[in-house]
Amino acid sequence: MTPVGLHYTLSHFDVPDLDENSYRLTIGQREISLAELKAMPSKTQRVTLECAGNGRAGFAPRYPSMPWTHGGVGTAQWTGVALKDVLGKVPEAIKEIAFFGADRGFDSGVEHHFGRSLGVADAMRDEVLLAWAMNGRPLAPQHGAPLRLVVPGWFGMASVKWLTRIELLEQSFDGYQQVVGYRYTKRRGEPGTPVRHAKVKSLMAPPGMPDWYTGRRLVSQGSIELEGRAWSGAGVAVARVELAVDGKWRAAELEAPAERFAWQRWRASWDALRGEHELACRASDAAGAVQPLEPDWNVGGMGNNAVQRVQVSVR
Ligand SMILES: Nc1nc2c(c(=O)[nH]1)N[C@H]1C(S)=C(S)[C@@H](COP(=O)(O)O)O[C@H]1N2
Ligand SMILES: [Mo]
Repeated sequence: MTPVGLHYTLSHFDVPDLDENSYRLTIGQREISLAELKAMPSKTQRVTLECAGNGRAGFAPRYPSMPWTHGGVGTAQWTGVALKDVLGKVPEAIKEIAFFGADRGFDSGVEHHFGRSLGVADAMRDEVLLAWAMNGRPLAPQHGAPLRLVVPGWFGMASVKWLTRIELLEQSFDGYQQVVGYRYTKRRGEPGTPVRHAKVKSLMAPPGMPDWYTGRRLVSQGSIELEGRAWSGAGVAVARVELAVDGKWRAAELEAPAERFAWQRWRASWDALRGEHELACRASDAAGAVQPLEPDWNVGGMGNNAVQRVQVSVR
């Protein structure tokens, strides 16, 4: 679990100041208060959330957006009501469900509320929540207070914060963040493919102490217990994690997930010998996806799940 103060946060515009007492969620013609939502049967789920831009700093050239290295991921306990219980039966003609935040701003000259959509089947899944609490406390302003969507298994952009409006659409949603913002494209302006589920990834807690500018780790020689986390998207489990020391891969020990949408712990021991070394970790998921050794570049700097490499000086 990631404490709230250590969980990454990504907001495209300003954090809106919403009062939970006067707050209303608008669904078509319907308005619902927070108290009404909280009176419904609620559930709590442990979910790993990763920004689609996590790893963007590993791309060259890099899109001038959030330059994440590896910090854009965290795991929290989200409490709320299942979206499908709030929506009830969705008419046959409905194709997509769009979610809008209270935040508003510009991107590439286009003014809009942050908005994203899901196909009806994706939106009606049991695990999709309208959440008002994170790690047992009311949502913090930066995490979407007083109510947000949580879409487990998808990259973070799907989990719309400061959720104030839901629309049932008979056609595809054409909002900026859907058709322009979150796409994998090789050239600016081309439609590319939509960014959807998270991809298989592993990270290690770097051993020893860091050197401030280079990030190189300083470690004392001897046996070192390495540990990290691994996860994938769409509720697919991680099947295997490997550790490489100076390019030689071997299996790490992998724990089962605490819950279907939460990351898994892995461990490996390393007999650190004096000198300069490179550590790397690589996960494979149950659907057969494997982390690539090199980043697969795209314009927006999305979905970089290349293996993490850590440079270590052993003294
Ligand atoms: N309304 C709104 N929802 C949003 C965003 C936003 O800017 N506005 N950012 C999205 C992105 S890109 C991510 S990665 C997650 C981040 O959620 P967090 O800040 O709670 O970690 O929220 C998503 N939901
Ligand atoms: Mo994100």
